[in-house]
Amino acid sequence: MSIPTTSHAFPDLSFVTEDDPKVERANLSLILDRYKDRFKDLPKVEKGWLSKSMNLYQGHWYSSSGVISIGTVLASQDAFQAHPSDLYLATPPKCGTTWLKALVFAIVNRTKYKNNSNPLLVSNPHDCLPFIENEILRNKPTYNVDSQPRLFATHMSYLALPQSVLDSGCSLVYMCRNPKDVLVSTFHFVNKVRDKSLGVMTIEEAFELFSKGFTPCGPFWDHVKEYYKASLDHPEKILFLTYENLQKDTISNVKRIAEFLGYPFTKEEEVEGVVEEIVSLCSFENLREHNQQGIKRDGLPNDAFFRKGKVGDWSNYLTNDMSQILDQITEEKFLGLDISF
Ligand code: PAP
Repeated sequence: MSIPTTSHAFPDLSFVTEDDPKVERANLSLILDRYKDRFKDLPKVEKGWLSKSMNLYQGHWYSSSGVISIGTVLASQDAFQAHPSDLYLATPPKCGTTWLKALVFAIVNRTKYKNNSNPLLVSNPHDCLPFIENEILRNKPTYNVDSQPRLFATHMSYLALPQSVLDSGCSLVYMCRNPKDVLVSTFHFVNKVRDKSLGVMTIEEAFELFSKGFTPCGPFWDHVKEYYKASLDHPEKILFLTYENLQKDTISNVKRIAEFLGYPFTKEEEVEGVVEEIVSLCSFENLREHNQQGIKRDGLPNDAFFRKGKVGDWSNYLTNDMSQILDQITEEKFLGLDISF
């Protein structure tokens, strides 16, 4: 990849933090313990995807345990401090977070890593661009004090974002996806990674939970609506994307994301094919190939984040009735909003 001329600073990401992942696990236990009094009185369902139960907080369901859970959301709200130069990504789970992380990491760091040195070739995109909910588990922050921009992602709802993020005016890219594909993707993911003690989830159970809104960070539709409305109120600060649109025209959307985040491609870069290189680096096939083995910092297998990467795979798993019910919910929830998949 050639080096464009630009005046931007690039983040100095220390991949091997001094923290051992064991530290993060220990801190997670401390956080869940510290916040249990705050979430014990929240509404609860004794059902979950990756945990035994979920708690309702600020209109959204969060797993009762795990790295993205009610405990880490509360702790993020208390402890996470935004910097004015931060850039954020937000998604409901299983809407293409891994892809978006890779693309944004590659866009922002495109002059820093040459040829075959890009960390995306050896690290899962989740380990290259941290979730806010995971950052607060680290004793040593991911970024050096003078790093800018810092890149963070989150699955939290818009209203749950830490106040400092809301006040910061930082740019945020949001991406959602056809709820039917989100359901099917989540169904496969949980059956691959959930604790054996929770048993295997059937597609019927998954449908039941999803359609009733009992999903991590859900109801899915409310998550989307909150960010969609915020993007209408602050179009210069929130870019609203869909997975389907990103699939349909990846090149244009990558240029759009780069421009929005303040890292536009120069004419020279476009001529030299830098955009195409980033798209190819972050393609499903390429990332899947580099993530066939190993585990992420949080212990989940790298390959669990790359299944099919297709639009419309729901038709292989959902019955006509399930599909119609979900379409109806989507129609009602998004009535009057210009959101389509
Ligand atoms: P997360 O919320 O746990 O981070 P997320 O990355 O949002 O998961 O979603 C995973 C989905 O994105 C998977 O979809 P599928 O189950 O329908 O296949 C995964 O395959 C897909 N995905 C991952 N990387 C890419 C990519 N580079 N291009 C397109 N889709 C991708």
